[in-house]
Amino acid sequence: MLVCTEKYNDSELRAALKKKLDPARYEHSLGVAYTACNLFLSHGHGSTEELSRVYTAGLLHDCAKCLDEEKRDKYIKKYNVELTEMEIQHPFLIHAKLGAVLAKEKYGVTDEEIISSIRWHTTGCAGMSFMEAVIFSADFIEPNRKQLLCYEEIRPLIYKDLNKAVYLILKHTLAHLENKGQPVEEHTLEAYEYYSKRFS
Ligand code: DGI
Ligand code: FE
Ligand code: FE
Repeated sequence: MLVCTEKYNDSELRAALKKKLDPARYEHSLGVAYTACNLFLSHGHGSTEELSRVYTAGLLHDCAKCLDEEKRDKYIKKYNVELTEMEIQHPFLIHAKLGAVLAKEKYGVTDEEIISSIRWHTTGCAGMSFMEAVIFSADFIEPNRKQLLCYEEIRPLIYKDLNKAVYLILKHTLAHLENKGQPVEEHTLEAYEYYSKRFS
């Protein structure tokens, strides 16, 4: 597969990523890349260029997930990444914002939509582009993930009505967060309001 970075070809990008992720996270990243390509194909977007872009976004979406605290803080400082109070309180959220920065700075991605797909993959946001919505959904359903009951409803729908699937994923996430007594991040809430108004 072609990849969209200024720095690496496909096998080099995989090798670079493999060094930075634990084995399960690397498998998950491949799963998201393949699932995202599949979603593109099933919605009639099959050009090599489109597949290369979405494959690159899928591979790199969790590139900042396995950093230890020290490294994470070093990059936050180096690249002047501004954190919200919510991200400081719930640091696992940082990997989306920092991943978008590292995709550009460390992996040589210049395509803004690849970068924004990485940025929004955890919370989603209102009015996602097709690629952003594909990465957001592929991250949720890729086959290496722990299987959830709601998959029965979401998996077939994701190939027919992506926006409705995004709505159901957000609905599931909010229910899950409420169950665990976790606060909702502002973009997750805005995304839910946007998709529930239009696609429920
Ligand atoms: O990095 P992954 O594990 O592949 O997946 P991810 O980046 O989608 O992260 C999933 C986690 O993010 C999941 O446990 C739910 C959590 N999450 C998503 N939106 C919110 C959130 N957690 C909080 N506290 N608030 C949110 O709005
Ligand atoms: Fe993630
Ligand atoms: Fe992920």
